[in-house]
Amino acid sequence: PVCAEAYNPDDDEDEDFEPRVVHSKSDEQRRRLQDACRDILLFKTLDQEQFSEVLDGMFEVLVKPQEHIINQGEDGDNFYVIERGVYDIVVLIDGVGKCVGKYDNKGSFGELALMYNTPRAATIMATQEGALWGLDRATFHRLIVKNNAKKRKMYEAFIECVPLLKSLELSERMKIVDVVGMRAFKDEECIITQGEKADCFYIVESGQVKIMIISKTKAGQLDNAEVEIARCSRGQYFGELALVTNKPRAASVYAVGDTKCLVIDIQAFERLLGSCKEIMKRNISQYENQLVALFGSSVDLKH
Ligand code: 1OR
Ligand code: 1OR
Repeated sequence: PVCAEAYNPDDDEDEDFEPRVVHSKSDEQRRRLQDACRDILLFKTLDQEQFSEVLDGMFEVLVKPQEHIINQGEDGDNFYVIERGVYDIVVLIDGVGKCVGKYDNKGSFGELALMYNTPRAATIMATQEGALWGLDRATFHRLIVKNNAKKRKMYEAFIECVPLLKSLELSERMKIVDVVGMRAFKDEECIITQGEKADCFYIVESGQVKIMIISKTKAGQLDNAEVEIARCSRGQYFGELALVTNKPRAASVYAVGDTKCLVIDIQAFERLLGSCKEIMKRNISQYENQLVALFGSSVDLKH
């Protein structure tokens, strides 16, 4: 079982005296690295100095088709950020390897074994040539795992009162806190664009968002005019529909005033929010009723 006990940073003060790992990089490498790390959720709650230490500690890894970057069951050595390439996530189910998901030219993996000191939970295999940035276990621990103690303090109380997450155990909610990112949006900033591919899920922490849909069904509506259909505020979630239905984003979402959202990537969503899916599905069937009331017809959301 995965341990999600509160991490006590005083347990290993020695780490503070370990030499900093620095892998020197060309300007061009550093640019590519910065690009690849821009949207990595685990880095989103680091301060400037911690983030630059993370970048210093990373090293480039080139991979070939069919190469296993991680093997399920082994000990964890590195955390990886994807620069490019497509990677299958393979999990043994009844002794048979099954592909349960993919990383497509973005994202990161390999954090679980390092965070919870557990064997690798999945095999990650490159399906084509690719490039990764690795971060060794000790540096990951010093910078990311230690930051998790702070994250738990910051978000624990908030996560506790998110209605969607009520049915989860405390330890499960804490695992969500460990992997969430925080993103701030300015008034009117676009958070989700209708029609795009989905790779994450959001919970409003402060401020408000409005959900807008381009509808061709409403009589008298100009083509491509956006209509507001709903708002979400503190504790409410959005961006679940595309993840549940495996379809493009059904609506666009914009910040109303300065807004902060917790962000959960699709793999963590699948791993940690599986048991909340029934609640989401029930709410999704409500969307259909609302849609009929609003537009007089329903687009089929389920397929
Ligand atoms: P790790 O250190 O355990 C394998 O090494 C990595 O695969 C793991 O960290 C995650 O970063 C990544 N379940 C477990 N690990 C996953 C999963 C996953 N997806 C990606 N990883 N699930 C798949 C969700 C699409 C649940 C499978 C039952
Ligand atoms: P998504 O991943 O499709 C857009 O990205 C998000 O907007 C979507 O997930 C939902 O979280 C949200 N009512 C309320 N919220 C909606 C609706 C909706 N559609 C999308 N979102 N509908 C009823 C309108 C009266 C419209 C259904 C198409």
